[in-house]
Amino acid sequence: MYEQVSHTLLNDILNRLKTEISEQDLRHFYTRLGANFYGIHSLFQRLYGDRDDFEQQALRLVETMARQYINRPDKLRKLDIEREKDYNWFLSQQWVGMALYSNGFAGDLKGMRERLNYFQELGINLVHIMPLLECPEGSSDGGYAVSNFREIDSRVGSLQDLNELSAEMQERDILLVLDVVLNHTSDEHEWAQKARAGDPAYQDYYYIFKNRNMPDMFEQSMLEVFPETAPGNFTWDEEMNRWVMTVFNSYQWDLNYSNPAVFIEMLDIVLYWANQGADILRLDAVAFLWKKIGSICQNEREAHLILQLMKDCCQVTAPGVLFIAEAIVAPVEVIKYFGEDAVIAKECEIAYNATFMALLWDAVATKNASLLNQGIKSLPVKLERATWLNYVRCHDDIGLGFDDSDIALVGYEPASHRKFLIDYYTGKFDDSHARGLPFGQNDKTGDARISGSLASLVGLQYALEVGDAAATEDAIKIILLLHSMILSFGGLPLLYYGDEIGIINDEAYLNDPLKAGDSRWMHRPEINWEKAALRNTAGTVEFEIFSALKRMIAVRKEIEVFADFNNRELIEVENPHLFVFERYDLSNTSKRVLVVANFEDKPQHLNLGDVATWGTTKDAQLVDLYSGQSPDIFNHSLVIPGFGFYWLSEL
Ligand code: OTU
Repeated sequence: MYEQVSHTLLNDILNRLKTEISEQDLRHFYTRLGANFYGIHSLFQRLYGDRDDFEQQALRLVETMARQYINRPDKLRKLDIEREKDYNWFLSQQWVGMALYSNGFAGDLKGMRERLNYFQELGINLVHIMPLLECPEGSSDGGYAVSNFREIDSRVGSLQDLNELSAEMQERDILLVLDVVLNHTSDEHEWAQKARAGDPAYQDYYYIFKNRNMPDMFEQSMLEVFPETAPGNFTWDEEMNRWVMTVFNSYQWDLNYSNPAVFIEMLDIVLYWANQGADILRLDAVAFLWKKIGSICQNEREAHLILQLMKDCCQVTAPGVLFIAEAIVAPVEVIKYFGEDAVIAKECEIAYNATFMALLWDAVATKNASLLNQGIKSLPVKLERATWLNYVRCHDDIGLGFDDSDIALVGYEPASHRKFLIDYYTGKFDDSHARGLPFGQNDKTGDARISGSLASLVGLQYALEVGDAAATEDAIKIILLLHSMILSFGGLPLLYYGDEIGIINDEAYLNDPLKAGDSRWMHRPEINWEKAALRNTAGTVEFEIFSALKRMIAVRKEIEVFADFNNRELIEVENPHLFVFERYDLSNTSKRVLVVANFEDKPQHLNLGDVATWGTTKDAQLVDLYSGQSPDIFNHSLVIPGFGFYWLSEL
């Protein structure tokens, strides 16, 4: 019955589509629309079905998809068809990414073109250029407060620069990832300005209230994202004489997705960037898309419906384009952003693995992998055709996003363990060489997160300052150990620019009043290319890290079992300093790699008897694919050097 309703509506819509649209060659579009329309209609109905103008809105939705399909360049349409055929293309171990700010990395977009060789030198073939859209000169949250979703920030270049860059990247087989900030706009966005001027249609784009009644009710259950710099979730706007919901900074106005016009506008923007040549779109802050009184306003069911709808619509117009869910939320919640059912409710193909990231930092601080093991054991199994984005750090703070119950299970008291980690990384202990700063300290909840560059957090900055060669070596080993994890775990590894040459904290942000209050700027560096050139000089820190990573990336690409087909098994071993897992081939069990990581600074042993089917392997039969050497085995135990790792295979 229901399907008939959706078919009738589709027929109506197609009849009413303006002639300029219906005269185009839309064969592929119609096929995909037909295939997806039942889902699209059901979702749209669930979200907006009780509105009088529902059918009108549904027509606009289809028109938007059709128009953007017509705009889609031929070469991208071809790519869509190739990717539809080879639909697992992104699960391959061939992809290795890097995230960066174009101005910090290369000055601007033109500069990026000149640096493309650098990616190829290292083996990077996916580049996430962080927000580059027009945003206010002053407060812009590093570009995440967008004032115009269709224009490039003139400080980094023009749309033409981006088109030229993306064309050249495509020629070199480098994928382009761009951000779409779905949850909010800058208060300087045209929509916000119109709302401010009193236009009710645009006031309905946001959550705007006359008095504190609703805001106060919301506040009873909402959390605070930036408690120090932007406490509360509402901002009083003088000009409008109204309260606006601003979950992030006071100048970031939350969009109201209960209004279908907002959904359609944002879909149009998603498809617009797909048509500019983005292979993958990173959807920022997706957990926050739906607000409901009495809830924390994160991970609401409707936020998932919006993403499913977004995915289905993108599937019709630009099926080759993937979504990354940026949802830095609890493991049981994050898994839902892949879609709860692969067949009828896809959402994002890729999701940030913030749990793994945070657990790795726990292992580094404790020199012990107990919580890492426990946390990964509790990480729900994800769907097929979905993959993790594995990272050591990103442009944001490091939040300790693992479960208290897991902390307790391994024998720590959750609150004091969290406090220990914050203290450790902010260098409050004598034996901690970390040079981080707290971020988002919330005195009400006791919560805090961590800022600081990878090199500074693992003690490299300290070691270089005091001239301690052994400490320098250790810090480099930790940097490599962490990368060996994200490169082998299963998923898309995303390096963070500057980490590949060991860049330390940048304190320059303190001199800029607009940045000084946000310690995340200490790890958003400007690359000094003279220093980066030291990667070619043996004996330098830059050389040690860069050349090892280059090798690691090249080796990863050769190891087929590192592709992500949910083909990983965690192996519980007796030695708590070790994190051990096997990657295997689903169709050929003799093809397998044993990954062993030692988070202790001293050598450790792994009793091979602990590792069931590897138990009978002898010394010379094992080879570490990364170093090409056979590891030492002593008394039937594998020996792993301090902060060492192996990617073991049988000879
Ligand atoms: C994202 O961040 C971006 O990565 C941040 O750079 C932005 O400031 C923010 O959105 C607002 O656009 O929303 O889903 O803990 O991890 O703010 C998680 C801080 C987010 C970030 C969090 C994150």
